[in-house]
Amino acid sequence: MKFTYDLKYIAQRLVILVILIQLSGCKSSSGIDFKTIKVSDAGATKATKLLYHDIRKLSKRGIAFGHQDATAYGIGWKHEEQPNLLRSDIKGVAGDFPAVHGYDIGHIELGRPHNLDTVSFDVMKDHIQKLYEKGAIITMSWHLNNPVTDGSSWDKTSAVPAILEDGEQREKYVLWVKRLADFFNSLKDEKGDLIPVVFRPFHEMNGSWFWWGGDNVSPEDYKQLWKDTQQLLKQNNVHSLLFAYSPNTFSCEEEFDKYYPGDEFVDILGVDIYNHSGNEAFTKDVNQNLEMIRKKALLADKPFALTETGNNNFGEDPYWWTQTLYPGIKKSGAAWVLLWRNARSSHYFATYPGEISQKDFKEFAELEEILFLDEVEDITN
Ligand code: BMA
Repeated sequence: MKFTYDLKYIAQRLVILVILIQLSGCKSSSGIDFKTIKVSDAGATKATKLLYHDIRKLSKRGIAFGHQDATAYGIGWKHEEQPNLLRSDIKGVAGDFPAVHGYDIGHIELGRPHNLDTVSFDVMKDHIQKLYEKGAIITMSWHLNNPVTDGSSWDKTSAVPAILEDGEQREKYVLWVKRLADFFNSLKDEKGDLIPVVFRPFHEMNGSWFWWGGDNVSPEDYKQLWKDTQQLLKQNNVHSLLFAYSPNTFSCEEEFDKYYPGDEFVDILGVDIYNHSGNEAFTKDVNQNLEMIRKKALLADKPFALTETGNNNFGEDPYWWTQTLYPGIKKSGAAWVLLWRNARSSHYFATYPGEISQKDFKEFAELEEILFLDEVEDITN
């Protein structure tokens, strides 16, 4: 019968089309009207806009789990020891990779081969590519050196005025941003397309521990630095970034707003909150800060995240995940929560195999609201 033949023919063509799409490895963007997606960079690539779209979409499903340097090293291992293996402490405990992967590009500005925590930029690039292909979201912070003294990020010597236009160290900063730009422009997927990144520069600016924050800078200069850096990146042809603004724990809205460069310069709102002052205070801070940000994000029509967190009371709390962190983030609407790095047994922020809270972490990971790589890839791939 003609009708049956047509259906069979159409079905065959559809199967071929699906196979072709899968083989091409392309991230699915069908039905998305890119003109309606507005991000801080008007010239942002499609993949960057798609990332923004995906982040918003996944925030409606749950909270993506993130970890800093997840595949670069963990407790008792370093990637270099088994270079062919993509390993992660989180995968070791929960059976899956984090959905969000954080990296720090501090020292890229110096043209060095390793970041400030000895992670090789080549390894970082390779892992970013592999993880992005699997559907992971990539975010980057930048613990850059003090451009005036060449000390670290924690060198509080005033430096922002010196790198703004006409400042004494402007030329140096222009070169630093060029190196940063070259790195972003070298992040390519298998097809050679740029990999979009959530960039989170000059974070925790309401504290005074970095040269770009608190007592070490005026809010006006901070905002200028933010905009200037965006401008310099554009001049270097970088169009693959979403910008996240993330102060440290804040006590009122004014504190969050103090350094905020403006809605048109920011894509994602965030906050960094660590468990410094006891579990109860932590849960309360997370609740209150995320609620304040949620309201702002709603007004500004932007997604938001808990951009850094972790339990500083290493090895002392077997139930931190379900009893302290989860009550803080539950139903907050945050797109992700990123745990800081597992550097060593006296400086780790997520769990690892054999660690005291691993059982609780597994329970936390199994919560419907908490999303790992397998649970987001239908959106992000
Ligand atoms: C801090 C610590 C440091 C590290 C820096 C940048 O919180 O973990 O050891 O150098 O972040 O990753």
